[in-house]
Formats: sequence, C-alpha cells, structure tokens
Amino acid sequence: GVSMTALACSSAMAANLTVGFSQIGSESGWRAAETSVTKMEAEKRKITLKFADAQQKQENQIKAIRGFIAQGVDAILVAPVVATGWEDVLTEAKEAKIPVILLDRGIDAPQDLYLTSVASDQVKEGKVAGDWLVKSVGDKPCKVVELQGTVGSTPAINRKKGFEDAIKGHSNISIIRSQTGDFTRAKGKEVMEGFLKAENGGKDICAMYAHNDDMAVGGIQAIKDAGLKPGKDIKVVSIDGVPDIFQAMMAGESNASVELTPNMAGPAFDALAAYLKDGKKPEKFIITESKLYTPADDPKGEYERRKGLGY
Ligand code: GYE
Repeated sequence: GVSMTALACSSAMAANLTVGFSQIGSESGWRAAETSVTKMEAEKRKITLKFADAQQKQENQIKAIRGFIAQGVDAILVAPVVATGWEDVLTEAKEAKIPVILLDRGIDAPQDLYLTSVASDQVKEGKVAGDWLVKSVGDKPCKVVELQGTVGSTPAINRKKGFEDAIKGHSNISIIRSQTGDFTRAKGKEVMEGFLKAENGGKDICAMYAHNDDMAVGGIQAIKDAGLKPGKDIKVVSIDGVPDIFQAMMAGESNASVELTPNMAGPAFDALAAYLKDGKKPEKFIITESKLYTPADDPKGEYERRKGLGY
C-alpha cells in the first residue's frame, strides 16, 4: 500500500494547493453550473480556488491570469472566451512554471502552453444535432435558421462545422440564416425575432439550430411571440442539456438537446494532482461525452437529476 508519508504528503499537498480560475462569465445557465461545480470540486479536494469572472472579455481574462502568475498560484484553470490571443500570457505562465489547464473551449496556440484541455468534442456535438434533424425531416424540404455561439470561440466554430457536415448530402436541408446570439438567452431571442421578421413571420422556417440551450430558450420565446408553435411549426435543436431545455421538452417546445457536462473541473483537478505529485503528464485532450436527449428520454427525470448537478 501507499506509505503513510506519501499519503500525508499528497493530502497535505492537496490541502495547500492554490488554483486560479479565469472564468468567462455567466452568459448561460451551463456556465453558471460549471462555476458552481468547479467550486464544489475544489472544496472536495481542499484546493483554495481564486475565482475571476471576466464578463466575457478576453482582456479581463488576460489580466486575471497575470494576477494569478504574480500571486504565484500552483496552477491556473482558464475557460478561453475566444480561440486566439493567448500565446503571450500563457508563455508568461510557462516561464513562471505554472501549469495551465483549459476548460470547455480550445485555443489556437502551441500545445506545450497548456498541460491539458478538458472539453467536449464540439464538432461531434454539431454533428449529433444535425444528424437528429436529418432523421427528423427525412427527404422533406427544411429551411434552417442558426443561432451561433460567441464569434471566434471554438464551440461556435466547431458546432457550426459539425452541423454542416451532418446536413451535407441532404440537399433538402439548408441553413438560410445564421447569426451569433453570443450564447445568451436575451440575444438568442433578439436574433430569432429578426429571423422571423425577415422570413415573413417564420411560416417557411422548418427548424432552429442553436449552439446552446440558452439561445434556444430565447428563440422559443420569439417563436411563441410570433404566434407559432416551437417544437411543432419550427423544430428546436440545441446543445448543453441544461434543466430549462428539459422543461421546454416537457412543454413540447424543444425537440432535442446534446448534453454537455458542467463538470470539467473534476477531471482537470485529478490530472493536475497526478502531475504535481509525480510528474505524470495527462492526455493533451480529455474529451467529455456528448449524448443526445429528446422528449422520449424522460425529460422530467432529467430535469430533476440535473438539479443535483450544480445547476
Ligand atoms: O455550450 C455555452 C457556454 O464553452 C462549450 O459556453 C461552452 C459553451 C456552452 O456559453 O452554454
């Protein structure tokens, strides 16, 4: 068995770990859950978490990371709002020998600038969403409007690509309008209102694909305000699997959501502990599951279950 000293050392080390977390903000219910789960996971491991909310601004994230470096934290978690612009600050972290772990979004930068990335396969998420629509419409014509995530973020880029891969070769399905709703409910509603006006009230729109559930919930409200039935007149497919999308499914207003776990921090802290304890390098990409849910999958039960998961 493990010697007492090693146990004492590792638990002592875990007890004294200080980790800085540069969080994007709380633009969606999913992100708010990620934050609460990260705090719970740190608590469980007696890690001191220094939390910084960037209000979706990259410059605030860069400032926060520089602050963590100056404080000499043991490690830094960052959920990078956009894919580019990280090389300088992450090089400073590397030079300060502070390991960085990316949560839920990727970056365009040399991989040696971060210890590991814990995220879903976002191309796959878009593919799963698109495959559902292909199956749902068969060979009937289907005009789709798309609510994109934050411009320049890896989830927005990848979820768009995955969805397009799925509908490629199905010429009856086409994306007629696509615009960012910045992953928020309010913006999702506003953009969907614009789509409905531009498409003579929306009676020719067959489906709304939203890169996250929060924009879908906003879009659902816009569809109802326009006198149409979401989930029936206009199919609704999105990503995250937050409790509110299961509520929408119970009301027949959402048809499908691809689940994204809010617990990226658990795997991140485990990888960090193994690395700090005996230099064990984790996989560069720790990929979380992407499971499709529809109203056939006990939405009430799924709603209740998520209430205990930090939402
Ligand atoms: O889908 C959305 C949040 O980065 C994958 O960010 C994450 C996305 C998530 O705003 O709700």
